[in-house]
Amino acid sequence: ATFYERYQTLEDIYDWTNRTLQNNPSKVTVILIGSSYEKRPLYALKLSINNRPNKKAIWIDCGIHAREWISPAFCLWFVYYSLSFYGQNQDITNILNNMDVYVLPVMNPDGYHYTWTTNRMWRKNRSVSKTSPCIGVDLNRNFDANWCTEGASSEPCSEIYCGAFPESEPEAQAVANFLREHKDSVLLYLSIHSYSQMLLFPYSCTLEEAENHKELLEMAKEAAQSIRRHYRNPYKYGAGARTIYLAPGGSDDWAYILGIKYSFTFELQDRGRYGFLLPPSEISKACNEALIAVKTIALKVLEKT
Ligand code: 0X9
Ligand code: ZN
Repeated sequence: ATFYERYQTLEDIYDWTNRTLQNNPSKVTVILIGSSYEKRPLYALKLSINNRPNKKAIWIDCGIHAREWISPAFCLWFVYYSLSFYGQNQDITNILNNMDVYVLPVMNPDGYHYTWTTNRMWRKNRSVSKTSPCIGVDLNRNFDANWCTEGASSEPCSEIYCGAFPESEPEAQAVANFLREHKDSVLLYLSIHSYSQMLLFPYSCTLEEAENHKELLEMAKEAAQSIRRHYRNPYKYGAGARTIYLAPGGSDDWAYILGIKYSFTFELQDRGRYGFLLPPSEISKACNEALIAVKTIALKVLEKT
């Protein structure tokens, strides 16, 4: 198995980030967008082919939830694929000729590290509460989108604890600050999770329909169809609240409300056989199908510009 067909430790992901930068100085820059509760750096890679000004962009984050290991694996896979197949594959060439891509491989490095050392099933970050011995905030409940209403918990011991206030967590704040600063260029927001094989879009924080619901539905449907055509694997799609559950404070809804009208959360493989413990032998298929969905949606967004 290659590097990309194995799960990587946090240290190895930091080393990989460095190597990717060194080996692709004309295409890659690394941006420090903030740091975690335990002061680990949050590095985003910027893939940019020609430094044309006013270029539009895509944002992809992975590893909000610590135990969803296929998610960081996908971010690495995506960067590798983009750099290797630019100029070879028509779709990725077209995408990168017209848009920059920001990739944050691990939004929750403290939690991710903890799943490697101590508790494989950890979900939240590792912040210490002032009011409870329980540790961690669910970063995907910490954004300012109907924050801490039904579908989140104000109880620090809960797996869906929303935190003390919106963006109380440095990891969520770093991403929110970056997107606020780049909201005019970022057209497409993608957040990668597992598991359950779903392509979700806003809203998850209310049962109401997004203003461009039909457009988002059409894009998600096409992406699910391309996965099915290539890999014979079914993905559900729809607005989050009606497709999985009401869950306020998520990054996708927040980015959407900020004005990024194309915003999706992907739930990668599988449908429950292994769940979060997806074996390394399944990484390539899981990532290739997610890659097809990213390409399909990115090309649709490009058509609209
Ligand atoms: O509950 C979540 O945060 C996500 N599912 S997971 O099993 N990976 O935890 C779904 C997120 C959908 N989007 C929002 N809730 N905003
Ligand atoms: Zn998740």
